[in-house]
Amino acid sequence: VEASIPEPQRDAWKKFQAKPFVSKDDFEKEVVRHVETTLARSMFNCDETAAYAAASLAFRDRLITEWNRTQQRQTFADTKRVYYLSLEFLMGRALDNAMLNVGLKNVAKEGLSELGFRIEDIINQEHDAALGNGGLGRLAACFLDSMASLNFPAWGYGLRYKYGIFKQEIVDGYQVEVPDYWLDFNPWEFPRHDIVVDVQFYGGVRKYQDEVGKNVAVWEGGEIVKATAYDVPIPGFDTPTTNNMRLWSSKAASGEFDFQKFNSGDYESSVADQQRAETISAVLYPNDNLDRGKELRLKQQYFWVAASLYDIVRRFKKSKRAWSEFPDQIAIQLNDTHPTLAIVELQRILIDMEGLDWDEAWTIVTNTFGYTNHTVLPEALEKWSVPLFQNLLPRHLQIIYDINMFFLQSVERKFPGDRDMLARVSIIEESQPKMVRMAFLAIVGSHKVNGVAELHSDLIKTTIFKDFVKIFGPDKFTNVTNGITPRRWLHQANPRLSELIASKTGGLGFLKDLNVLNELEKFADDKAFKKEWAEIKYANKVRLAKYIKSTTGVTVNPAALFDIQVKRIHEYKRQQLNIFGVIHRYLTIKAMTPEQRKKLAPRVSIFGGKAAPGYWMAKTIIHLINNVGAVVNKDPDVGDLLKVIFLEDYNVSKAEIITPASDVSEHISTAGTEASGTSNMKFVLNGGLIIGTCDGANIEITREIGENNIFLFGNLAEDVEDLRHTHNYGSHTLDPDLVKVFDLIKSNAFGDAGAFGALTGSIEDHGDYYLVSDDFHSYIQTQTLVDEAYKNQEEWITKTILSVARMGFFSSDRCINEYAEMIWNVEPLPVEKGSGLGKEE
Ligand code: GLS
Repeated sequence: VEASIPEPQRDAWKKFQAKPFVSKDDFEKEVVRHVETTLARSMFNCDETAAYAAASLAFRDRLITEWNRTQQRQTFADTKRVYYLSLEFLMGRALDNAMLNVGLKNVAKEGLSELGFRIEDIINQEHDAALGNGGLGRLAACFLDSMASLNFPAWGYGLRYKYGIFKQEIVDGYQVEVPDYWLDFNPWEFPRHDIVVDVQFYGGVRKYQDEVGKNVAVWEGGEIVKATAYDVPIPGFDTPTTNNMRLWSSKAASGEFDFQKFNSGDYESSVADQQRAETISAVLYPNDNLDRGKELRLKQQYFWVAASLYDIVRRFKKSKRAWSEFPDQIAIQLNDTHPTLAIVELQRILIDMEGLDWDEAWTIVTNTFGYTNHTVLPEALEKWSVPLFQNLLPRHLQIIYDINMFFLQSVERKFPGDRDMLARVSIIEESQPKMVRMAFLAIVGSHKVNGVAELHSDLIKTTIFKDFVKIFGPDKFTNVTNGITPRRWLHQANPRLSELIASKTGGLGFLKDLNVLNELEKFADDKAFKKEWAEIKYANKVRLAKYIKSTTGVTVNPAALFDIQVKRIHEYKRQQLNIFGVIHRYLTIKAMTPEQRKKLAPRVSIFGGKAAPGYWMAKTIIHLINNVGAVVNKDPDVGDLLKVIFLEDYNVSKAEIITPASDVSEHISTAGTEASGTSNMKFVLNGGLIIGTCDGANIEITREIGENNIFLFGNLAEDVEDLRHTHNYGSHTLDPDLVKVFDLIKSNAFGDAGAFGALTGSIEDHGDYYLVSDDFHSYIQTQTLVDEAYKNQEEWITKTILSVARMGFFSSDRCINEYAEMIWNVEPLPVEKGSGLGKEE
């Protein structure tokens, strides 16, 4: 049905169209209006929650006005769009970000103050949108910010989980998970009850030949679940462009079927159906870098992919273009293998629903998709059991078999007689039961495959995807090194540093072109500048120290060296190496004379991060950190020389407080295991140095900032395999200092040692897969170098200034431009002149 307003009535619309507020008075007017009408409260019962709600609604109105204009402009221009499919978007808070991106935070600050509120308190009312696990989800959020800021016509598609990543509580040193029900009040989403897609599951396939002898497949029966769209506006920085993140929520298909049940008195089971359907988008799987193969997860993936593709195809069909133009109009990026079914679904739509030939359809499909790989860890590579697939998505399994058959035929033509090659690259693994290898399917169905840092992109080409490089040639594989948005990770998280940089580089331009930071090099030895720089770091440490005091009760000295490791807890990230190093430091301090102790630089070791609920070893590491803290923090011999802190419930909004406060942060994964890492970039950008291994993006950070400005240690990726072999088949003697650490643990110094037996045992008796012992000595030595370097504050500050000055490369804007050019082939859609920060078009 044509829903647009007829030409003669449009003037009336234009006259009354919503206008985004610009002035403080207009902002206040909006806040009061929302308090009094939307929230039905008054000045006599407006608490901070209500003020947060009203301020957010005022900004939401502003964003949605720009959102509408952006969408109209994009539809009108009819240029190519990008769709970023991600099961995770770790957005964090929206209000602060919206205020800064539209350039009205100061207006809001004054306005709120006149209405009786402090802006910080209002910002702190917001619940994080935590629809992600860690780096992969946060990368997707940074990309949305960059795509909008660079004016790319780009949408994110994801799931609207009712429960985001769980909240972590520490009880007696143990992690306890608490559900994160975040939708109580969420002013940032717009339910689109008119945009509902039917998604089919189960059933069977009927095949026949039609009148002209064409093979037809009909997927019929089974059940239908409804997907409702929820839209979240994504404001660009200093541009009116406001893109869309569309999240799908599941509901049972009401209608005849339920109605019949209901009428026949089967009320309970009709409600049960409802609940079963709603389960699909109920909860984010809390695993990072781990695949568990659960049926509900596959259901989530298909539900989201089917709804998104229906939406994308519907939009394309409105343009009335030929199908062959699909890849000229649409680029779809697969964030990891989670949305790989989109490849199969588009092929199914084209051949089963739209009647295209297989080859014609397949050309369209492969030219549309790009696939980003985010890990080489074998336990994270998705595989789905064929019987499970057969039951849930019978038609898709057939199509996968056909894709595989055509693919293997082409391999056979290229490498005649190489049976081993065929078995190795087959999308179907011939195991018991058979498995669908999603990464292989993603490679075969995409035109580009990329890794997320140079080392990682090299590794996928030489290890897990080696055969595919031979088959498709090297050009199909590329690298796009990850990046972070400087808007959130500098401007928002570290306002004073951002202000200082702005004052020296001629305004906020560096937030749009991060290479402008280069201009800071000339201040690296400037006394006055260094003083201000150091003051800001100190203030950020005071802020964190207060937070530590209020949440843990422990007093830490802001003048001490803050050593921070915050990220998901995982054996490959080696928080155990860090805590063993802390225990070694504790032993060293205990053995020192008071005179010797006076010469030691005081240190605060700060940890934070969630363990997957089923990951026992990771939970044991958290337990050990907490127990070490409990002993060390109250040992009078130690005093300020060492404090050990575990920060509960690490998330995006806490990262905004933690990141600017580091002197040193730890990125110490076993070489070759961390695909990129992105918090490494955030810490350096905020004037902290890094202790790290030659892994992931650490290598490129070193190249950019200079090896004098980073503390690298440990074995190299190329040596890992041999070392593991030696552990298992040769002699494996532990580092003597590590043995002392283990002895202390075993003496029950940190509580019952039985609790940590599996952890020490994994290193002593079970091959030390992550090379903790091999790297221990070099780690301890490098930490000593850190201590020494920190004593020379003048040089230290210079190092941090030079590092920040050289971080321009790691803006997610650079990444997005690389994707746009190398993979998507899309252009920005420039915004009309006259628009700018806080100004009206
Ligand atoms: C990850 C990697 O582990 C990180 O190294 C990487 O920075 C991130 C984004 O590319 O992706 N892969 C994953 O499964 N979780 C991640 O955080």
